[in-house]
Parts: sequence; structure tokens; C-alpha cells
Amino acid sequence: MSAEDLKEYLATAVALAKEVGPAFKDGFWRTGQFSKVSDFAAEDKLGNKADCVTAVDRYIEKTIFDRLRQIYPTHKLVGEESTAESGNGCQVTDDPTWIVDPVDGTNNFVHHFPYTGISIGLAINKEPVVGVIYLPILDELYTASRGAGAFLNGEPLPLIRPPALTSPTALSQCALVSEHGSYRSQKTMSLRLRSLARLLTDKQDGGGCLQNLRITGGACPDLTLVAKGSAELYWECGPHVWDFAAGVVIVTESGGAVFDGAGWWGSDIPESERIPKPLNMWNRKIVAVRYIPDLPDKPGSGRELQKKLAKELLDLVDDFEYPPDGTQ
Ligand code: LIP
Repeated sequence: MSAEDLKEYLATAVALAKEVGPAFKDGFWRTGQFSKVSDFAAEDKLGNKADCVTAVDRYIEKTIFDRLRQIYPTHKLVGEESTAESGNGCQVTDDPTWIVDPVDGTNNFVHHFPYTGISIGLAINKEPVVGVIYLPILDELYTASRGAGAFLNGEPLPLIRPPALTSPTALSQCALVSEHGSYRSQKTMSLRLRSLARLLTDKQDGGGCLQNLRITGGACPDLTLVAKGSAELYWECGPHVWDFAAGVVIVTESGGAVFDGAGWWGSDIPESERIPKPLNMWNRKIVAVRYIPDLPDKPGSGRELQKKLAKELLDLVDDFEYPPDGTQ
């Protein structure tokens, strides 16, 4: 895969995101709640009304997939609506694979809350290499491709730069974005809430004393905040590969780092082995850390701090069991 190929794939993803933008905006302003009288009513996916799909999700995914099939007939396609509705996980291959969430932050979409958008990622040889997130209501287009940087409406990311962008050395200097997810069993919710409580609790009581916790309602907006420099960390267990494939490219190309998000709380893994592992994007557990500038006279310290912050977080959160999105 050459730099020219990546440029072309990125241009395709941008063109597709822009093409479906008007349908997204149109749907956003219509009735989106569980009303029976609207063609745009949200349908319940999990039986608990916490996860929903609208006609707009299906329309956008179909439009994008129809175009991709015409342009790249041999490429594989993974999409929130078609893949989730077929009920089958994906067989992960080295083939170019487009990974699409037509409406990320669907709950925001149906509540007319603008942190919602279209996510188009491309993985080649199982590695995410192109990412486009378009938040049409906020008029924010995030673009990135492997080795060529990340941008917001053409401005290089991170948008916040040193000296305004400092080098946090502990969770107590960090803002975390996370989500409550749509699986609401008592077991899942209590693991999640206890993990968040530990992260927020004072250090003398065994916590991380995180400075700030935010929930925007979608993995895509969360990852764009990390790429921009407006949040230090994103951690979530349970989102799907289509929620974050594009965001992973945008974060890493902005100088950020991504890791496996399975926590170590209560595990007997010795301290010496608690090293944040590379992200497996089909496993639904992720930590992302924003770009951290090196400390004065300490080259490489920014990368070390990214690992340190991820470790500090993972030490305090539980592991969660979710069926993976794909098998290799
Ligand atoms: C959502 C993700 C979010 C997760 C939700 C859901 P959707 O995606 O953005 O991170 O917590 O459960 O998967 O359904 O709005 O596209």
C-alpha cells in the first residue's frame, strides 16, 4: 500500500462522508424519539431502549456501502447496521476492510444533541490506516491517514498545542471521556460504575483522583476530543470496532496512543507485567491517550507518559467480558 493509495482512500472516505452529510442533518432535525408517527422513529435494538437505530442509520450505511462496492469491488465491508443485524461476527482478514458507523452517538442523534456523526475507517493487513469522522451538526470534519497526520477541517491536530498543551504525569491532572454503553445488566453497570468511582476517588483512599470525567454520548466525539487535545484520555469497554476504527487513526496520527482497555483491578498479574498492551480493535476494549509533549531535556518522555497514564488507569478499572466483533 503506497502513500498514493492511502491518499486516494482518504479522498474517497471524505467524499462519502460529505455526500451523506445532508441526509444526516435532515434526519437530525426530525422526530427521532420512539414515536410511532415518524418515519424517522428510533427502533430499539437490545430491548432496553438504550441502543437504537433509525432509518437514517440504514440509509447512510447503504449509500456508503453501495458506493464502496462500485469503487472497490474486492474490498470487505463491515458496518454497524448490516454486521450487527446479521448477528455474525466478522472474519478478520488482511484484505482492505472498510469499517463504517453511519451514525455514531445515535442516542445523541435522537435527542438532537450535536455530538454525533459519521465514522468511516479503513483497515489493511488488519491495521487501521485511514479514518474520517464527520460531525455534521458541529461542522467538524476530522481526517487522517497512516503517516500523513490528522486534521480538523484542514487544521493539523492536536489543535491545542504546547505550551497550552502540557505534559500530565498523573491521572489527577487528566480529563477522561468515557461512556456508560448500552448493556445495562446489573453486573456490567456495577463493574463500570465502581471502576469510574475508583478513578475519581481521592488518592489517599486508593483512587486516581481523576481531575475530570465527561460523557459525550459517543466514541467518535470522545476520540476527536482526545485528538484535539481537549481530553487526556478515553477509556471504554463495550464499544464496537465501527465506533472507534476511524478515531484510532485520527488519535494516533495526532501523536496520541491507543492501548488495550482491559483493566487489571483485582487481577493477580504481577506489577512487572502490567504494561499496557497494543490495542486489538476487534476486542471492544480501548484506552486512548492524547499527544503528550516531551518534558524539557527528556526526549521520548511524552511516549513514556502516555504509557504511564494508561497503566495508572488500567490498574484502577475492572476487566469486562464482551463477545468480540471479529475472529482472526
Ligand atoms: C455507541 C458508542 C458508544 C457506546 C454505545 C454505542 P452508536 O455507538 O459510540 O461509545 O458506549 O454503547 O456503541 O450505537 O451510537 O453508534
